[in-house]
Amino acid sequence: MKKLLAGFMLLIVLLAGCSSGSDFEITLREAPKYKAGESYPVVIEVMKDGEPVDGLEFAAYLEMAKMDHGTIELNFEDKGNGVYESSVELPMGGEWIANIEGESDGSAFEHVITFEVEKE
Ligand SMILES: [Cu+2]
Repeated sequence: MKKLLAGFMLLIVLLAGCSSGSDFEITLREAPKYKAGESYPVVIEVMKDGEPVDGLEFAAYLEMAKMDHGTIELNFEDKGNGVYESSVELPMGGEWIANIEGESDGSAFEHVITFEVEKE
């Protein structure tokens, strides 16, 4: 019975691992800051199995976690070595959410990153 339970738990873990849509590890390397009228870089890194992934096309849709400022769309430039760069002029500091949506080899992937924007 114990063995069966362990097998079942393992199955759940495996299913959870597959349901993300892709094996990309997407991290925010540099979060934008906030200062009125200034734009700041946004740097994202994409890895797969420990290797950088180049040539991806994706957009990030930024929104504030607890306030409605609408959605800000960012397009990224492929800098090579898994690094993608954009820039944004935000309306305020605080907690922001980036919804990343892209496509790779005909299949869509998405990833959500929550980050803190510091006031300069
Ligand atoms: Cu706000």
